[in-house]
Amino acid sequence: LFGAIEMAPRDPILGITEAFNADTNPAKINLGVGVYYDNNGKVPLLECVQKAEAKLMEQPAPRTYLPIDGLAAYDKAVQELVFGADSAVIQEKRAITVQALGGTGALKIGADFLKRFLPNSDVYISDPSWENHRALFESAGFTVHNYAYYDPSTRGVNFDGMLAALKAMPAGAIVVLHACCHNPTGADLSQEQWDQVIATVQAGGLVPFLDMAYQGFANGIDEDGAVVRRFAATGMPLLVSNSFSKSFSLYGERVGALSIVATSGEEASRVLSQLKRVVRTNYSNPPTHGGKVVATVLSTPELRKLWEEELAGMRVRIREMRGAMVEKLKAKAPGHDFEFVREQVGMFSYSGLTKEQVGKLRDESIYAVDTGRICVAALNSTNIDRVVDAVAKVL
Ligand code: PLP
Ligand code: TYF
Repeated sequence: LFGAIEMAPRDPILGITEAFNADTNPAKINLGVGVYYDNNGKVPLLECVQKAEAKLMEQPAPRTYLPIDGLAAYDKAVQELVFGADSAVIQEKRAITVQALGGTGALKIGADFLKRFLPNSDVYISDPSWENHRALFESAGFTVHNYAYYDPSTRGVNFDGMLAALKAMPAGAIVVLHACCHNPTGADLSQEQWDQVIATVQAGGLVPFLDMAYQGFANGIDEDGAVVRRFAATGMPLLVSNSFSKSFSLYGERVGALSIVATSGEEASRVLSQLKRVVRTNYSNPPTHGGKVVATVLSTPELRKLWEEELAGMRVRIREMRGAMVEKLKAKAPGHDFEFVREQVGMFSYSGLTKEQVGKLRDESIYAVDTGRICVAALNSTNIDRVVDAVAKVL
């Protein structure tokens, strides 16, 4: 039965973690996967999460099935976080939100839903994009194309190319946009550029699918969410996937959500009914724990404040590591300009290192992605000098 099955290719990023785990060098450093580590090199268990868990355990609840669309308190809190509590799309009941298995699960139910109702549309993702975007939409049955995004010569966004690509897309095309902290490049659009993108998407009758996996890691929770609000304000149909894997450091709990904005409350309830059908035939209903923790934090003022502080702490530490890397490379690799690392936002930097240079780093047990992407959130005051020395050596 399985005799003819071929070996599937490894996930290019999670595969690095497998190689890293197998490395016996105690000084090994994993700059591959997008995970935030604190200055001690540990994945933090946020205090707001611990306090929410303690609070939940004061009145331990049975683990019955959740509704298909998840915990109502969670969906409501997420909606307010993503669109803003005073949002017209919430007040007019045009937005629906479904708890999902992380950002990946949100993208997958969104993709399955879209395939059912826009079977002839193609999907467009940025060049480059998160590796899983293409695979996810292809596995839902779509043909996936790239739109121009990154310009290696400026280490920024090829905005003219991006706009031209958007203008050339047929009406009904699905455009996946990174709301903030572009993965893998760390290069985001300016507010003015977003204005032009929004106008072009609307004029072309395109279907925007905003993926927000790093809300709070660029400039702040509200600042990063602003782009979703601006899309929503146009009144056009919109899909938004969001994830709490990074912002709550709850990777393994699989907490995310898919929100869809429709053109009326009545249309939204039909959309929700179909989305629930997608969920039901995939995994029936989401798990309880992560959703309860996040809902508790978001809806308890003192825990919410604590979360905002802890998230700001992660954001600031990453920025400090960017600055430290630039300054240290200035000293160790004169003649090479790494100032751009300071300008990039979120967890990643497209460092400009070649595949060959990444290979040489690996010989020193420093793991990065072949594309040159490094996770700046994995740098700390203990490992940064070793990383900078190794980078200077391979340049
Ligand atoms: N979208 C992007 C751009 C990501 O980088 C990630 C990272 O994991 C995801 C979606 C998926 O989020 P999750 O890990 O919550 O499934
Ligand atoms: O890009 C990253 O590193 C994160 C984590 O299949 C990740 O988004 C990577 C690959 C993958 C799932 C998550």
